Parts: sequence; structure tokens; C-alpha cells
Amino acid sequence: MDACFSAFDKDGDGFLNIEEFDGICKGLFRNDRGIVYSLDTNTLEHIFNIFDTKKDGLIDRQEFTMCWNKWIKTIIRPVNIFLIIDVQNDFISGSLNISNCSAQQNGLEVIEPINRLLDTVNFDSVFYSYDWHPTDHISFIENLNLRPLDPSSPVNVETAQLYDTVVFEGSPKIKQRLWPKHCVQDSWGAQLYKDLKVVDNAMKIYKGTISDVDSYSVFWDNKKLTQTTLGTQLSQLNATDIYVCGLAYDVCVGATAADALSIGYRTILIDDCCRGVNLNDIEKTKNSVIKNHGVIVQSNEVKTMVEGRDRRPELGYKLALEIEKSMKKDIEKDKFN
Ligand code: VGL
Ligand code: ZN
Repeated sequence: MDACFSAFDKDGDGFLNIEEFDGICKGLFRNDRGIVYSLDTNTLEHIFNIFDTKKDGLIDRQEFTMCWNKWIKTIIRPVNIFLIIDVQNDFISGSLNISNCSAQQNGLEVIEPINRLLDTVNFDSVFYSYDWHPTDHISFIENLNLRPLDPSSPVNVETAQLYDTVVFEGSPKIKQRLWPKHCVQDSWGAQLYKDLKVVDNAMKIYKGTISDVDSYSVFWDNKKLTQTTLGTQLSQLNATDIYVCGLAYDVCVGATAADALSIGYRTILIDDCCRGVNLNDIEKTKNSVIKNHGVIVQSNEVKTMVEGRDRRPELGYKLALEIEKSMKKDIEKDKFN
């Protein structure tokens, strides 16, 4: 760390000014071929200001220690999690075969690139999620008669069609998209597709297990009332980077990526390992990941990123923003102590 500080303190005054800090960023944010990713001036200044905790326009050795431990170390050596979402029979060739949905995509096409990643990339941990519903689940159109609809529902029991959104009675009311009966617990349709490779020490997460609430994200149900074990498991692993992929792109993958970002994880969505339901919603999913400082990559970019040899500025900025948030929280805490 000291050597790094001295090497970038070009004028040798014992401080890093913003130009010197820019030098560090140019060293950090580059790919495996040494091509430097540009960092726009505003972002650079924002990151610099986060680590310039004394706000004197310079980063001293003490400030740099924090920057090194909380930021640079993670950028160079991330803890990488691979999260494979709902690659189950029903979405590929069963009752919710996504090729029957408007985007007409083929879920089978994710198997090969996902298997290739499992064979070639050394993730710290691999998680597989299962959509795992009881037979009386609220999302099944077959169960529409089990629960009363609210008068505000845009469609009623007689007119409701597959993929429509209805509103069920309740306090609060429950908005729900209607799907064909799928991924029923312990059924064939809920099994992972047979050709998907399952690694040793795989972690499995089951979601959508409660009858009265659907669950798209692998972290929380759609009303954020219940959590899976994923959140605790990731923090026990000191996870920093979450690579998400699977089915369906604009439903469970999108919701999971959004939650991963909101919790504060550096989140990478692997585009060619996802297939979805609706093209418009897939586009919205991508835009929201980018807006929230995640990145979208193709599977052939993953290996060097996992190895810390291709380091993306978006993820560096995301981490800096999280560090800023936690420092602000600490300041608030101190006020009360
Ligand atoms: C999913 C629709 C209904 C998914 C789950 O895994 O994306 N989609 N349930
Ligand atoms: Zn489902």
C-alpha cells in the first residue's frame, strides 16, 4: 500500500491530488489487454471526494489507507458469486415455456453458455435458484377462483387472460400477474433442466414457496415481507460481486439484479445467459441495471473480470457510492453516541 501511494504521489509531497488519483484510476480501470477504461471527470471527482474525508482537496496517507482497504482491494480481488436463476423445465419446455411468450425466446439457449462458464470460470460460490410453488399458488391462472378480486382489478374472473395483471382483495391489495400453473414443488417442471451442469458445493435457494405472495427476486418476495437465505449466505461469504443470469430475463433475473444492486452488491448481468418474456421489459431491465451502476456483459467477458484482470469503472463507482453511504451512516450513528 505504501509503495502504491508513493508511486502515484508524483510530486512527492505526501498527498495525492486529483491528477495523481486519476493515475491510480487509470491503473485500476483497464482490461486484461491493458486498454484503459475512461472515467468521466464528474465520476472521478465524486470518487476522489468520497475518499478525501477531510475535504481539503487532497488524499493523505490515512485517507488512502481507507481507500486501499475498502475500495482498491475489492476492485483487484472481488469475491465472486454466480447466481443461476430458475433454469427449470417448466420455463424451457414445460407449462411456462417462455417461447410461447411475446418475445418468443428459447430458454434452452442459456444452457450452453452457462455450462461453459461453470467449466471455465472459478467463482467463489455458485447458487441455483428454484421457482418453487405450492399447488394453490396465487400466480396460477388456474387458481383465480380461490381468492376474491378487488373491484379495482383491471380485469375480472370472466375476462382475465394469461399474463394479465389482476388485483386481489386484501389489506393491502395484491397486484398479481397471471401465469399458467408452473414449477409446482417436487414436480418434474420444477426440476433444473437436465443438461444444466450442477457443480459440487452448489447452494440452492427456493422462492415463491408461500401460497399468497409471488416472488420474482431470489432475495425477497414481491411485497418484501419474507426473505430467502440468500442475503445472509452472501454476507457470510463476504461476497462483493454478483453475476446473475437465467430465466426469465425480464421477470426473475431482472428483479434479482435490482435487489442485488439495492443491497449494495456490484452486480453483473450476463446478457447471453438470459432469455425473457417480453422485449420491451427486457430493455427496461437492462436500462435499470445500467442506471443503478450495474454492468451488462456477454459471457466471454466474465472470466477476466472474475480474475480481477478486467476491472470496470462502473463497478468501482458503485462500490465507492456504497462506501459513501456507509460512512454517512457511521456519522449519523456517532451523533447519537
Ligand atoms: C418466473 C414467471 C413466474 C421467472 C417465475 O422465473 O422468471 N416467471 N414465475
Ligand atoms: Zn413462478
